[in-house]
Amino acid sequence: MKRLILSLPSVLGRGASKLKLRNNANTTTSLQGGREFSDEAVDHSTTPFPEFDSFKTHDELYQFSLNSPEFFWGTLARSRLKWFRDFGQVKDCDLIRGHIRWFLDGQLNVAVNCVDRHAEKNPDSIALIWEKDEPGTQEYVSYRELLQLVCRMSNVLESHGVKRGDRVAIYLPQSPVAVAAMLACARIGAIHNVVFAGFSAEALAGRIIDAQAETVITADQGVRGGKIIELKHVVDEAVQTCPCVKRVFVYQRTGADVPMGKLDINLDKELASQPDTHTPAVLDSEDYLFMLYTSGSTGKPKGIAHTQAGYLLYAGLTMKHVFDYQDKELFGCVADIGWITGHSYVVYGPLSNGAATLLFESTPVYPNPGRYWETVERLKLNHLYLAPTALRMLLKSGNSWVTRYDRSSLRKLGCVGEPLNREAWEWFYEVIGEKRCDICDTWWQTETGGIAITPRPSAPGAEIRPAMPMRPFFGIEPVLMEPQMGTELKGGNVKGALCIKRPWPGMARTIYGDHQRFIDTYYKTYHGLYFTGDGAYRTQDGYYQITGRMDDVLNVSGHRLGTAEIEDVIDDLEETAESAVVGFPHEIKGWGIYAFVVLKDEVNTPENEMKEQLKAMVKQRISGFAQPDVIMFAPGLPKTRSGKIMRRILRKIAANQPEELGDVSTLFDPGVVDALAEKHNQITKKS
Ligand code: 7RM
Repeated sequence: MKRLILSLPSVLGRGASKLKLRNNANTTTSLQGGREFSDEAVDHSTTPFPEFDSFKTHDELYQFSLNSPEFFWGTLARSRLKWFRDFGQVKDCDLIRGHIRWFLDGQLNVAVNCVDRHAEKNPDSIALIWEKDEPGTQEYVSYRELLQLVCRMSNVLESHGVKRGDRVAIYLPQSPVAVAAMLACARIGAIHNVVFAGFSAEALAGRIIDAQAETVITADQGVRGGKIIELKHVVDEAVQTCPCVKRVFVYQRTGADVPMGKLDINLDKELASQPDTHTPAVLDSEDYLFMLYTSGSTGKPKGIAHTQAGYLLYAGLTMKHVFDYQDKELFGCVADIGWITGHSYVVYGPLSNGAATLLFESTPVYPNPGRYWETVERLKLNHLYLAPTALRMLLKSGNSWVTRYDRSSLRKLGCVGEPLNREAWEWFYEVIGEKRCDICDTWWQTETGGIAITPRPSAPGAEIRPAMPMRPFFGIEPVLMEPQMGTELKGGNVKGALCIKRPWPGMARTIYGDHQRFIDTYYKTYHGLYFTGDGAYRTQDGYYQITGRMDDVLNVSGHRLGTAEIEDVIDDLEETAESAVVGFPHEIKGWGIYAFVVLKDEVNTPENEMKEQLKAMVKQRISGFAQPDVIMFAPGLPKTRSGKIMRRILRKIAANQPEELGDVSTLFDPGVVDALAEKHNQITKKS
């Protein structure tokens, strides 16, 4: 058997058009523990919050969520999740100690919530749409099939001794098997640690060792953008330095003949030999569900840990209400499962809502820059959730790659990861969404578990402003703090450190193995508040705009400036594709401003002319002091594999310290660094 998915007969050759209609009948399910709970006894299609239908507006409900968090979250936890045992206490939180507990004494199983309950009601409805690397080769997996796969996977893991509380490293390409691996961990109570299948052997090993994972799940190879990625080879190299690893499951994605060593187990064979039913573990609300490594300001990545019930409730609620997800719609989040966005909006959010979710294996430019829009047309996606960096790259390639495909199925568009500048926002709204689709600029972090600030939810028809995430989600109370004084900034038209005042169920519980670092990083700077590390601006009417990481704030001649603000202006120049602004030490002003500007293809305007124009625009839009001292028309920007600009590198180049660049191995294209350093020498010598 080459590929497990192909061996499940009903998976093949079924098109989205054959999606079975869901039956909306209210049912009551009898659960373990003797009590009866209503399982999805509410019809979410008529009113977004049937649990709270006495509230007339979202504003009223938002206020209620802050004033009565116990009632608000407790009600939703009971109505939206399926429990084995009801919880006794809604929350027990003390942010000063980083002590966060939700739904105490409750028992549930995340996989049952994401799969079994939908498989029971709507077995033939689509759970996964696997958009494989080659266009037109998509495969569909129904809830029944997903349940069988998750059960087989759970049996495989247990038969090899994987137990509740064990850490399992997952290094897999975007595939149904990867989703099943995550859900099987959830089902048996193991803690998954997904590592993006683009990280190096060294990075993978670091994460395996920090988590003390005994089990690794990988594939022979990955396929992305037409290129083969030697996953098994990377794992072999990593595992050599990981004495904790006892077994490596190998899934055959391509069927390549990879060498199998002592620790290696053929996953496809194991899956085929196991039964497709499995009794789920009964887990506590606060058992760990997963950890996910994220980079901090220091070199050592942090293993951000999330737990069962609170995370699942928050991922599910935000997925449904931020994107106004309706029954039977096809939800397309193109993030990789190796990032938090993939965890919350490819896997847990959509599946807990019984949605059909996209698994996008390819890249935005394979085989050409029309890939997203061709996929939207072919699969008839209703939602598309992507990264600003991809948008800016595609914007550069011109509109014809978009307009040649039918995008009329799209209803809501979303983005996450960085500030969405105005030009990209407008392109998203006008060209991609034909002014028909709301744009949800969603601000959140690995640590927040799910979307925390976003235009939706809002009263139907509420205003959406370009280029700002605007409104806090229910239960989220943002505050802005003055960094020097540590005091709260009240009212509108203020800028400060973005903190969140009260706990919410989806927030991270700890940094795995280092709770003190958790407290120091997030709860010390502003005593007892969750500090996001980001800066934000609150408008006169109370809406939030992210100004960038606090470490990107520049103090120029005593004026505080967000680098993102300047980038926004620069991006408005017709010729700009994208830009990054950093500070460099300046004798007189404290900090000087250095702008790296990547131009669109085929720009013929003379560079000097564009420089003058950019300075004039910045002067006009912000102020004279915000004008860049140096503007480099750069060949590209140094980015991580998830598309984030590595500003640390740009700062070193701008500061004339290329010898202090440090580790650039996590970059998507390390070659760009030398090109930037060379160009820097040219322009600074000239002037
Ligand atoms: C989901 C994710 C988190 C950091 C965060 C911000 C930045 C994310 C936005 C944004 C401006 C946004 N998790 N960020 N969303 N900045 N506008 N809508 O990206 O942990 O990998 O990154 O990303 O700086 O702190 S993450």
